[in-house]
Amino acid sequence: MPVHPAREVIGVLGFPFSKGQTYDGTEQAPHYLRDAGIIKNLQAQGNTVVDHGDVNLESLPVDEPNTDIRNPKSVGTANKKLSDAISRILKTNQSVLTLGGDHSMAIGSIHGHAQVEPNLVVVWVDAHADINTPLTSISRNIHGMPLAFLAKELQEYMPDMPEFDWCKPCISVRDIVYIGLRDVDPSEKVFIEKFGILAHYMEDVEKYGVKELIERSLSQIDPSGTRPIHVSFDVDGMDPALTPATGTPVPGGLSLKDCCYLAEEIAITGRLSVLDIAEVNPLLSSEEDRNLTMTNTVNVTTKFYGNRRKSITPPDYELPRPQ
Ligand SMILES: [Mn+2]
Repeated sequence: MPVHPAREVIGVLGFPFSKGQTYDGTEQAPHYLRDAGIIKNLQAQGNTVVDHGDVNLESLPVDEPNTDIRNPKSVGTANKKLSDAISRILKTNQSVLTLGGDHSMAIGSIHGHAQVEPNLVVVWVDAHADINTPLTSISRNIHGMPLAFLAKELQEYMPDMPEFDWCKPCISVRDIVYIGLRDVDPSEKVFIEKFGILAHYMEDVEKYGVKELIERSLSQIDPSGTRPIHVSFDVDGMDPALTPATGTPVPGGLSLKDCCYLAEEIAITGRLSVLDIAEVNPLLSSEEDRNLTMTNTVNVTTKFYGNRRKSITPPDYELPRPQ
């Protein structure tokens, strides 16, 4: 039986940020997603939504060029602001829909979530594992490292980073489930194997289907079915034919049906407390591909909040009769 959601109001929070990777554009995604009707659609299906606007990122420290890791000070400072904003909204009993932003946003988002719900589990939908450390990263971009900042077991591999003192690791590797992986670095594979992280690659999706994987993984990391759920949804987890407007597309990804099913099942638990939408980049594609990306992203997002493909019976619908 689904647990009745304690957090009935959805608080929407934009995180207009792109310094966790190299392309401009993800900082504009909150604007484009709102423009594509993400809030109107959630309201139309009967949700109460409060738009908290965007996290104010106007006065971030300036990083020196050519540092080993790109933009650590701005990424650290921006994510501290995000973490505080997420905690603040959760404390008013709303859930949070965070519109990123590149996927470095998960550092602030999960950290802020864990301050209020320390027992959370993380469902990480992505083509990539995003668990590099600053010492293993090939790209030097922090959007490929958020889980290394957050997981307690990885701290012995983490160097000190400027402007990340606030970020105390707050989850265990046992609290993480991956879905959609298909581009994992050797170092990341070693972490996954070493710590036995529950990782579902695209091969597994094809072999078992999303239905079995989501059932299996939720019952493994949360056998009592009571823990708050954090979904960190990188749109590159979906197939690039569906979400082409993103910075690091990898062919052979999750289908629209896979993502809808996953989102519907998470909604049914009644325990989704934070959803991140990451890596939408409206500047990296044609207008047509951008619109396609927005449409598919909005569609899947609404499924996390009760929009069922089998549709919802309207509570007060009177069937018209001839007079
Ligand atoms: Mn990612």
